[in-house]
Amino acid sequence: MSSIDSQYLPQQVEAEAQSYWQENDSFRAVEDPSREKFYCLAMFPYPSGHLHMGHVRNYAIGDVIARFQRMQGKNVLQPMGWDAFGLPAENAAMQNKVAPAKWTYSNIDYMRQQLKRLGYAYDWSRELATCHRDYYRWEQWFFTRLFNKGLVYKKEAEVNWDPVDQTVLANEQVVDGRGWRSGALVERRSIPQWFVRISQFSQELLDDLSSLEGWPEKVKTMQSNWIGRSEGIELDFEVAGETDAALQHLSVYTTRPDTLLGVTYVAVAPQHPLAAKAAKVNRELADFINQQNNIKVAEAELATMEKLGMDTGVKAIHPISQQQVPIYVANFVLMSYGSGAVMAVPGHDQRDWEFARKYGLDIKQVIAPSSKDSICDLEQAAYIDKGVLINSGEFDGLDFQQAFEAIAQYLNAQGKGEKTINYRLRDWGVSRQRYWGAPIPMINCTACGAVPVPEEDLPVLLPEDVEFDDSGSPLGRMAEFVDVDCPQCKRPAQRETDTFDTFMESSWYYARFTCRDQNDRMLDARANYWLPVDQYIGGIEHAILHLLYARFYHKLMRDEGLVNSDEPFTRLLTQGMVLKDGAKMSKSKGNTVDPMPLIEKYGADTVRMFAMFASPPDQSLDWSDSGVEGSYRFLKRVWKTVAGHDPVACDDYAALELNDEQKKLRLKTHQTLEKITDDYARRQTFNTVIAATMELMNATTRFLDDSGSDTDRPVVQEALETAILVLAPIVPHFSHVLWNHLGHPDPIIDAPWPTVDQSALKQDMALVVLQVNGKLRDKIEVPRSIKQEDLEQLALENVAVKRFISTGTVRKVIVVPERLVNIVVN
Ligand code: LSU
Repeated sequence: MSSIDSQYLPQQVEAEAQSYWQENDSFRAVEDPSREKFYCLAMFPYPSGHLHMGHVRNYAIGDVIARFQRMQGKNVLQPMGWDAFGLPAENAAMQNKVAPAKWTYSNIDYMRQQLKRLGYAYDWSRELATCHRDYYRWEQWFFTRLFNKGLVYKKEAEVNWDPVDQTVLANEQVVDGRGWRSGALVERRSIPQWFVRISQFSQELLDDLSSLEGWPEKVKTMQSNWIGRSEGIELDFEVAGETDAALQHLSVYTTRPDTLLGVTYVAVAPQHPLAAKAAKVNRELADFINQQNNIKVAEAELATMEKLGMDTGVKAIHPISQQQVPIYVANFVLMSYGSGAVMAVPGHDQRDWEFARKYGLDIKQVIAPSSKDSICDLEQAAYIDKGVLINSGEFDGLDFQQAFEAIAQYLNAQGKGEKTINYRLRDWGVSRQRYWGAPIPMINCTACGAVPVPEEDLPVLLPEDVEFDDSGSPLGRMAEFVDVDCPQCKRPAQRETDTFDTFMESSWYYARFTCRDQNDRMLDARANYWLPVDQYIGGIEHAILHLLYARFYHKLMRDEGLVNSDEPFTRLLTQGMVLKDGAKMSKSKGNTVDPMPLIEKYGADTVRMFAMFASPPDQSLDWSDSGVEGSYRFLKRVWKTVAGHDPVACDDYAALELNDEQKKLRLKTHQTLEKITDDYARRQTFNTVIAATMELMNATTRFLDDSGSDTDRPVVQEALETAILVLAPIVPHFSHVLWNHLGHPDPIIDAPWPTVDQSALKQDMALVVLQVNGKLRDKIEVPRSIKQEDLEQLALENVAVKRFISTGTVRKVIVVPERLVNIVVN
């Protein structure tokens, strides 16, 4: 037993534990095929300057799971690194007149110290930063591999342009028509971009969601909606009187072919060639189209904009009825989606209905409700539910599915349409017109086109020593960067100056952690030892994009033979936000809480404990000073109790001859342990782990209050050891020191998780008498903790009892907990 201070001195305790871990390299993970591995990963941070309380919580959750799994005997890997490229470094560079690289590296140094101070069990030897050449060179290499396989391509594309950040934004980086970082109104522009063909993986990305049993349903639903698979029919409307072959057919896609006979107009995008042709002879139309082309709004905003349109004067011929319907130009049709034309069914589509009302177009009912409960009143709104076909000629009376098949067959036979599966997911645009990112390893040659940088010339280094001002990326102005010879024809050519979307780096960092020091290859055999990640933890803000891109990248790496699994993350926990007074902590609200002063005052363990205690991990946590204070008081009390305990060695508690009180304490200890083990492993509710430990400590102190006898020491020892062991993942420094004090020279990080002693739980059974109308019929043993209704149920189902109640009616069941059930029948 080491003698310890009777007072809890967190600074001292934490320094002691941390230097032990450091000296013993306690968290270095080594591949060992004979042991079961556990790879625990929390989403790595942007090195934005300092840790936010949200980070503290996120990383505490990861650390608790990693340390718990280690005590389960697993070979645990828990790495940490830096998602180091991106806009914030550029913004800070402009503000503070410091190069983004310098700013980033100094932030990393500071934040690394913060993480170390919090005592997270990281294998720091695997630390990586995505802005490091040894990292992004493999990303560049991989991109050239994808290029050779035809999985990346360049195309001129309309993009969301953020006029403040001077960059292209992904659709999902546009929030309510504004840039997600700058808040500026987003414009539309057309520029050449690199794309990765994620759309080729739509079906696999969708199908494999069902294998992710350890993911929250919510996240899987979000991904599934994002992929947006739909079954429909692609069909042709002929354009009446059109002689130009390219314009003779309008191809449209519909998921509701059952409403086809309800089409009363067709709408095309303002950029559609048919619109342009009609505009040549229609001044008003030309003006309208011009006006629409000049409106610069983000795609996301189009959905909420007022619907505007104009008749082209041209007619489309309905593929079944042969009737002519007007063709409109409409601002809600996107040229970049499908063919830039849609069929409109105002009777059964609300947007089409509104447009028809506005422009006086026909509204025709072709679907009747199949149940009396739904009302169809086309004067008020479109009827959008599925039902039975009417006014549809030979298709009348069919339901949705029948109509789908029949109409598909009809169109197919006429060569006018066929069934198709569509996805909402579109290819991933990875070009950013930014400086602080991984250079896209391509060379643009006037003769050869886009040529990948040869493997031996990789990496394309990003020059770090740059003058950075607010005139955008300096790369294009640096001749030494731009001017190169074409690798193919050797003539002068120009290097691509765009850099990758930072989601490229975060799509595979989890894999690189397994072999970060491998300089000959992107990944080696160690990747297959550690992958997939067993537990991934991060914010819900990454539910769609980051997680989808990482899943996609994993499949690309699999196809390249680099990993042998299909999915990167087996189990996912999305932690809730840290709030202050019910609001998200943010600089602009001035309600942030800096973890450092708290750590100085109370120690890291108190901060970690509060972060785990105040709510379950997937729910938001309201920061409260009194809550932190409460956690600290609890730790002080436990410390005092353990420090005051005179340790005793005992290797067989079950063999002890115990009195009732001692049995009761053992019962409490093992009940608590059983519950907590489940909380950690299955439920992942760490708040209830702490609550249960508090109860155990209360029971122990109560026991100690009445205790005088030396024979009490073993059961107290067992209770305290259990409490310290189950707290160890949450408050590791505290537990480290107290564990030594309890007589264990080996560190608690390597202590095996305690096992529940079933014989101690046995005490929990009570013998209950079963009576029918006051007469004894049977006796059963039940857990004392059984719920009243469960005991009642057991009694009613008891074979001996049943014989006496089956002929009568049960009037009443009287339950005396732990003793008796009397069933009154007549
Ligand atoms: N570098 C990315 C990132 O989000 C992650 C990468 C995998 C795409 C959580 C909070 C956040 C995330 C906060 C982790 C701030 C890292 C962060 N977090 N609350 N980096 O630095 O929960 O959800 O922004 O899981 O206030 O910390 O966040 S990050």
